[in-house]
Amino acid sequence: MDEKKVMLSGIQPSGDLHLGNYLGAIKNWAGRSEEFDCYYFMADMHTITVRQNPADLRRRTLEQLAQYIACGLDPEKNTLFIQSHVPAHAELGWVLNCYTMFGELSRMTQFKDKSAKHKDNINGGLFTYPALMAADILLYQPDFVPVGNDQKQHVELTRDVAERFNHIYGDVFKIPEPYIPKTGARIMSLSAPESKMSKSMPEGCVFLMEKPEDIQRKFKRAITDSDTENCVRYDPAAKPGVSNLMNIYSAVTGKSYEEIEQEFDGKGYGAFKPAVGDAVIETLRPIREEAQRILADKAYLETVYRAGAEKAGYIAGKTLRKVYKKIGFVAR
Ligand code: ATP
Ligand code: LTN
Repeated sequence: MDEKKVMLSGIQPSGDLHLGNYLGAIKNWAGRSEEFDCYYFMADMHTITVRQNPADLRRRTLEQLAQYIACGLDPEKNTLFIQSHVPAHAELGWVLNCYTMFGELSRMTQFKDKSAKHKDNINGGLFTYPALMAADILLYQPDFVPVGNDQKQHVELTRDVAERFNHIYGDVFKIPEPYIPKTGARIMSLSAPESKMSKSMPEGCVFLMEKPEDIQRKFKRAITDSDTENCVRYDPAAKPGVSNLMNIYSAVTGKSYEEIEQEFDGKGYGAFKPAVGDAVIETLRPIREEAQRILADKAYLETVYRAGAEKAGYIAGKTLRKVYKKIGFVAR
């Protein structure tokens, strides 16, 4: 029998999950478990590259797990785990640090952005973080890594590091592909459509657990373009605000841009914005309700993350042992 292909991804529990995380990443993780062997984790080790409040980090890690499950990731069919529960991530992370070049790390956009934002805490972890991310990925030998557009650069670095390692030691790592959706790969802020939707700009960001009336308020206030035509037309360069709303509407309804243009022909932004709000509210409603229900059952969540860490640890351990042997560490 053919082995299933492997899919893996993670999100940092550094803030509440938002529509960009959902449309760019999580939506593409669900419903894949027949075809792929799927691993999804809470990247808690990555969050401490920026200072975190410990109680908030603990709470958000469990909330994120509940939200993963509510987004359709059945723990019986997907391996869901907390990164810090599988020590092989830290262990392979160190090894790969030694095969990742200073110059490569210096070119990472996320490092440049985050070091500009947190000038008082430009720590070593923030800089070497892509080597840990490469370890997160390569431990599971995945074929695909479903992420939003902003993570493509890190997956490409992972491929370069894996190829470098394989070139020296033989075929140790499978070379993974980023898997980036056609719509939703880069959702922009509703209040500043030139920046990506991000939890650090809460006014333009729609959170998965947000109340419907708050979501609708954000859509009604969404920045549309200052052209005079008041016409729903896809043109990201000239009409970034409207095009972003069209991208969101397309991603949640499955309609093409032509269909959306026809639907709102002659209706203008006043009708379009609340329609996008309603479509998003209806997409998120079952997720919010299910996440709240799951989060109330802490014992269930514990069973899920323990079983996940056991399965993940078994697979990761196999890769780590192979790596240690190849580089010349004495077997334990
Ligand atoms: P920050 O708000 O600090 O920029 P983030 O919201 O981007 O963080 P991450 O943990 O960096 O959160 O991202 C998790 C996943 O969501 C990644 O796969 C990332 O590519 C995707 N993602 C994040 N923001 C967006 C967005 N605006 N549009 C599409 N995908 C996104
Ligand atoms: N770097 C990612 C989160 C992340 C990840 C990973 C994604 C950490 N390890 C492995 C895919 C695969 C981010 O900041 N969004």
